Amino acid sequence: MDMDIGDRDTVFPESIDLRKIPAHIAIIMDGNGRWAAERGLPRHEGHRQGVETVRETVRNCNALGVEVLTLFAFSTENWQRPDWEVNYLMSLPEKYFESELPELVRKNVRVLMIGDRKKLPRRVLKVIDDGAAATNSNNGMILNFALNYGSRAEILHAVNRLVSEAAAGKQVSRVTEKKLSSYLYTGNLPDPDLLIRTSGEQRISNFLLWQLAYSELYFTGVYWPDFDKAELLKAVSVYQLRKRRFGKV
Ligand code: V0D
Repeated sequence: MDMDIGDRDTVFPESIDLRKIPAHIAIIMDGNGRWAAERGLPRHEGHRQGVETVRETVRNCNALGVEVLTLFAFSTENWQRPDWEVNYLMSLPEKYFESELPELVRKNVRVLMIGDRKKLPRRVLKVIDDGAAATNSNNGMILNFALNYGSRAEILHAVNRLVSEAAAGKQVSRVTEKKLSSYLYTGNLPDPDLLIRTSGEQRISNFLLWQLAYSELYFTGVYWPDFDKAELLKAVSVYQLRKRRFGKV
């Protein structure tokens, strides 16, 4: 029985075809700061609200039957933010798991992390590793957090591993796309079908450069804290419309 992914109890509008849900959705969660500034709130309020949107997005993607959800939570450039902000951001994985881990375990969601583990505080790594371990035997939706992630560094890391193996005489044949893909942090995960970026910027910003080669790109001006269920469904229905129009073989 194929009941591991998705939630048959949730009702979605007819504008969504539940048989054509993108298997892998990746999201650049931008606009927390701008959301707060427009309301005269401190920046951390934007991040706090951003975590709420993560909670809801995970529930909604799981209910839709999405197989992999990759969330860009912290880029290698984000270290340049003020110390207080970096520290606040680094408290968010713990805050998220405190409230959500039991539900993730119950809903059969598996947590993974991609990115460079070096430089991430030990405390934060422990929180994430514990979350990953607690959901390690789950086989439903994969919730993949990109943290201290940069795509060029990821590709270089993969290339350098291949070079080392070649020097050690372990890599004897020519490198294929499949081989290089498998050495990326995303390993054997499928490539994203749909990339969503919130808050108006229309760039990839060093996110999943290799993996997004054939993905549909969806940009919205909505700030991440305002990216609710209706906005997610809009993105999915645009994706489905594009596939219907251009996907004819
Ligand atoms: C702030 C908007 C969840 C983007 C979403 C460390 C910026 C909320 C996590 C999280 C952040 C990460 C790993 C994990 C569990 C939860 C998170 C960061 C920022 C940066 F295993 N939200 N979130 N991590 N924001």
